Formats: sequence, structure tokens, C-alpha cells
Amino acid sequence: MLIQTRNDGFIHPVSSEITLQAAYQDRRAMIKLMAAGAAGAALASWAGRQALAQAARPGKLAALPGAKSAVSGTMTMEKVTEYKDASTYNNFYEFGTDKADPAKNAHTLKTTPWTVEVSGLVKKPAKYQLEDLLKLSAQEERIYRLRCVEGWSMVIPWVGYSMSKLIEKVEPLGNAKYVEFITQADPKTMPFVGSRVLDWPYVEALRLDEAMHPLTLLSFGMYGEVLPNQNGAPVRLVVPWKYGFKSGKSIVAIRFTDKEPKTAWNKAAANEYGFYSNVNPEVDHPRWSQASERRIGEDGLFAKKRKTLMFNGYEAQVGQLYAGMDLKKNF
Ligand SMILES: Nc1nc2c(c(=O)[nH]1)N[C@H]1C(S)=C(S)[C@@H](COP(=O)(O)O)O[C@H]1N2
Ligand SMILES: [Mo]
Repeated sequence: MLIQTRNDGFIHPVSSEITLQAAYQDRRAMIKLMAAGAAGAALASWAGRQALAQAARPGKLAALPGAKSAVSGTMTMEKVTEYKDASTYNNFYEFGTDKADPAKNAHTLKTTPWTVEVSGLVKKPAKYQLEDLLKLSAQEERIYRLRCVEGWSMVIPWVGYSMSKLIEKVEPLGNAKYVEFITQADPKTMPFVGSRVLDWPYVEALRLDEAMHPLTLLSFGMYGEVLPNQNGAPVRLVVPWKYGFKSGKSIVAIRFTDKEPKTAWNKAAANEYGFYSNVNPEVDHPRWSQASERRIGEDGLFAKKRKTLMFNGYEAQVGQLYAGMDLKKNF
């Protein structure tokens, strides 16, 4: 039996399971198409595209299927970005600052064995082997928009589960207010760790209630497979209503604190990158507008840009987290 083994740490499914997964995904596609048929041709073609995009595994890495999520806001009518674009146009500065660098260089990242240490203000600090973290909750598939602060966006089907599942397991203490995500910084396998662009390791953080929000995803895969290294293997965060840099890749430690943690981009340029970094078309970056965005893969260079939505389109789900806050001050 030969299966892709770039992420050797994952338990590889036996061939009978692979057949089952393929059948399951086709069945899902069928059901979607049938349901859409009743609702009209336009919807059918949309559902067909969606179903196809999701049913067709790129077949590059080990399968990691997820059941359709029941969390509100995890489905979108928009066309899913091609896997090729999502895995070759990346920001992962540990592997270089050019968008093409991570896909070229991240093969050196060693994702097995992988441990995530949870510490700080929790009742049950723990060290999780990746395999145990994967099994902590059922994998879900969620299609999220990811909006980079630089003005481009993608639509990606992620696989993972709500960060809240892990938080509930470790039981935060009453004085825990923030969650810090510390990512891998290994100069031996990450060629640009040591460069002076950022202060390594790349650290990001959320307020505890943001981390607990059901949309905050601890992600292990995309497009029905384990994450490619360049997208943050073997485990990353996806916070869909914030600029992309809040979604730390290749996480090795999670720390609960009572003080707002110092984060990588905030340390690099505090006037440009605030702690919150919620997607907001009305709050510009000091050097450029944030009112519109370019969708990777879809829009040509001269095509009209899309309007950026408040909280990246997730306002109904997350708006109440910021009730009463001045979002211009807390940018
Ligand atoms: N460790 C680490 N995580 C990171 C980054 C990084 O440079 N290092 N870049 C961030 C930025 S700016 C973006 S837009 C997203 C990009 O994720 P993607 O390549 O999967 O689309 O990852 C974020 N997570
Ligand atoms: Mo970004």
C-alpha cells in the first residue's frame, strides 16, 4: 500500500478506509446536487461547483476528511480558491518573504514528531502529541474567507475543530484573559528564522472570548487533506474575521495569560498592526486603504476589486464581541 507520506506523523488510513472516504465524499456531492435540483438551476450549478471543489481531493497528501460543520457562518456561496493557488501563494516568513517562497522552501519543516504544549493560567496544563490533539474532537470542514492585511483574499475549505474544544479540556482559571499562540522557530529547518524581518518565534494572541468563539478554528487540514507545510502544518489557527496574520502557523505552544501578549507584527510596527486586527473596511492601514480586496485566482490584475466586508463578512457571528469598543482605537 502506497500513500503520500510527507506528513509521516499522521495515522495513514488503510485502503478500505480510503475507498470509504471517496464514496462518502461522492455521496455528499450527490446529496448536495439533488437538494439543489429542487431549488432551481442556478443553485444547482453553484452547489455543483461547491460539491466538486470539495469532493475532488488534490491527492497530494494524506486524506483528512471532515464532516460539514454545524457552526453558523462556516458555509459560503463563494467559489472555493483552487488548491494550487492556496498552496503556492503564501505568507510564512520563516520560509522567506516572497509569496512563492513557502511552497519552494517549506519541505524542510519537520512535522513529526510534533508536540503542542498548553500552559499558563489553566487548571490542566498538558503536552499534546499531534495524534492526540487530532483525536480530541471530530474533524469538521469549514469554508472560510481568509483576508490578508495586504489586500488579497482566498476562500479555503479548512479541516479542524473549534479551538474552544481544546480550551474546555484544559480549564482556564478565572484570571485567564488572553490566549497566546507560539509557533515553531527552528533555524535548522526554517531558513529565514534568524533574519531580522520579525522577532522570532512568530507569536499571535487572542482575547479568551475570541479564542472561545466557535468560528475560531484549530486547523489540521485543507481540501480534505492534511495541511501542506507551507500552509502551516501540522496545526495552525484560522480566525476568519481577522487579518490573516492573526492565524499563526505551525503552533508549538499555547499559553493562557492575564496580560495582553506581545504579538509579532505588533512588535514589528505597532502603529500599523494592532492587537485586534479585525477586518474593517472603515479603518485603513496607515499606508493603504482596507476598503477593497483582490480575490486570488479569480480576478485578473486589472479586474475590479471586491468590497471588503465588516469583520470579513462574519459580523453577525462576532460583532457582539466588540460591543461598545472604539474599533478605530482598538484596530
Ligand atoms: N508562523 C507564521 N504564521 C503565519 C505567518 C507567518 O509568516 N508565520 N503569516 C500570516 C499571514 S500574514 C497570513 S495572510 C496567513 C496566510 O495563510 P495561508 O498561506 O495559509 O493562506 O498566515 C499567517 N500565519
Ligand atoms: Mo497576511
